[in-house]
Amino acid sequence: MENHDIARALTELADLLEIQGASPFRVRAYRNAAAAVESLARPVRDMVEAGEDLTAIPGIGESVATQIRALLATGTLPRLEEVTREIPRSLATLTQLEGVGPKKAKVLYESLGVATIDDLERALAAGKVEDLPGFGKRTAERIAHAIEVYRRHSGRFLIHEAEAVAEHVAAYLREAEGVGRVEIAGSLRRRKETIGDVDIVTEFDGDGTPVVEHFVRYPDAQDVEAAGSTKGTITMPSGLQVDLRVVPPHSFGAALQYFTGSKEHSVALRIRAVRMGLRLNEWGVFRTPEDEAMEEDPEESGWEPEAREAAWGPRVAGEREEGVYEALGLVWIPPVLRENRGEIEAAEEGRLPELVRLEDIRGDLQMHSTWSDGKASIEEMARACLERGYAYMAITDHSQAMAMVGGLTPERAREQWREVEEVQERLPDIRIFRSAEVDILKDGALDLPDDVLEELDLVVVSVHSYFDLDRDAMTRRILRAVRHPAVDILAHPTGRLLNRRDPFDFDVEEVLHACAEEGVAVELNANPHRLDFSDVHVHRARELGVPVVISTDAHKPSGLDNMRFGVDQARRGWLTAADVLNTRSLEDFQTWMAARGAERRRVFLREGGAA
Ligand code: DGT
Ligand code: CA
Ligand code: CA
Ligand code: ZN
Repeated sequence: MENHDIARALTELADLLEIQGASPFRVRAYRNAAAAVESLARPVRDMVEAGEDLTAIPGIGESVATQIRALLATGTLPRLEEVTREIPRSLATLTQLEGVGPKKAKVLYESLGVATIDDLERALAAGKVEDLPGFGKRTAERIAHAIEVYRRHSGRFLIHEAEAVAEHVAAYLREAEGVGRVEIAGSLRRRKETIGDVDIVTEFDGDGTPVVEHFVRYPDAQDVEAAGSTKGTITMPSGLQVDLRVVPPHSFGAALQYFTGSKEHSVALRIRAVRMGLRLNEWGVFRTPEDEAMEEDPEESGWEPEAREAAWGPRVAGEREEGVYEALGLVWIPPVLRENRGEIEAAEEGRLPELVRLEDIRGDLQMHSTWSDGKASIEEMARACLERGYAYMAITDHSQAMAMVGGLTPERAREQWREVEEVQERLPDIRIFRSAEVDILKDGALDLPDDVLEELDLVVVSVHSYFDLDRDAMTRRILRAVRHPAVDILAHPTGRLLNRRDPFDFDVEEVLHACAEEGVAVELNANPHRLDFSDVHVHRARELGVPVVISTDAHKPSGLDNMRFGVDQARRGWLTAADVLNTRSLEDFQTWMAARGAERRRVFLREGGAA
């Protein structure tokens, strides 16, 4: 049981307690504990095993600690058992729908007996939901849409969730007797934004049964779906499946290539192989005999490995993945590019991009502090950025439209700048930009007056409301914002929340053209719940010469570590360090800012202020 699983259980309990009407104090205790566990670097499991006191973790009191210890010992929270004797556990799934919180779930359950998403769908169809107090037609429509989104995505996992599981299973496999190389393959190795299942390839010389048997004994496995001599599949409590392949050393590279995919990439490689008189499969690359006229596929016909490979002809590669690509006349292609989007041609012509790396990142340009909805002070965030080796950062608290999270009014913004200055004096080794994440209002106007915007070093803008405007209105809204002379960066441009909220509808191409004209940068938000812009969008931004910034949108110091997910997605979009603005040195970044500042002032003078 990982920290993430513990946090998930505590959150579920908090949701159910809130639906049940428990004291807000108790509910908050479990929520705080979930957040504390989630952001902890050390596994809670290890702390318990070492007999350490969990109440030493800030945010965890004695009673929650008791619950967590029981969870680790028995697999369930005793308090959750009690609560689910009174209300159905499925109510917690309702709160996974965008727009349905515990309060709405409670009303749905108490007035209509709705306990599951299916129940809710039926109640919606019968028109019962819109008549409930506090709901109405619009809310009912939103919930119906949220169900649609939920159903469309259910079954795919966010990358950080799948990664945590995969790394633990891979470490566990390395403990098995006689196991050689162990690699994560599939979409996770390609760093796709969501993961269907985890694929792991393991090297073993001989019959693989003992390795598969070790695998299916993985302590956190909930179910064993399959177990044989070369493969096995287990399911985790979250529903995530893990597929294992056990392959001999001389096939390991070919198997890793095959199971990394994508299917489209591999199909294109196979066609290339055939044209070269080769055969590529998960066992290796084979030179097809001259008199090749094989009627049946030895693999399909269940031949023994030796006979099969003899029929395929002499093996020319397979032990190492690099060798597989070499045999096909290609340099090794990074997994993030393997989507058959031109990478094979680029590899052939020696023009694969030199992809941006995490080490190239010099600063983080979106994060929040306790001045709005962040959990840490400006100084704590700045020190955390220093620890990560950054040369600069921007504090981007929300603007006033986000009243529920303490968004900054012009007055509070000015007060905040004083604190930024104080921290800057204490920490001269990192440049802290005075910034804000300014809301783009419904009509495209910005949520802070021009005189405040003018005094910011960096203006980040984003949409947080009226997501359901029609395409034209949304496009005009965003265009107006990026055309504002004060704006530097368009943050989380599509507003999507993976598995929860679809991107809002607007003309991305037109907005990118406007950004190119205005010299405005677009953000790739590195939070694994967003990863917004997508790989395809940042690729297009690159083509149009729109600079990209990769920012974490951190709300606490540990959130800064999401940067790597953003970098991976940028790599999937073929970005090099030169395409990413926050790989620049402080000096070069300030040159970019100064150029934009001059442009901004020129427009202001010419037009006597912004529209
Ligand atoms: P996912 O799990 O939906 O996020 O995506 P993948 O890419 O991990 O897909 P998965 O788990 O079904 O299969 C893993 C890899 O195995 C896939 O990327 C390529 C390979 N593979 C699976 N089925 C086929 C197939 O029918 N043909 C070929 N050439 N490769 C396949
Ligand atoms: Ca997979
Ligand atoms: Ca799979
Ligand atoms: Zn935001």
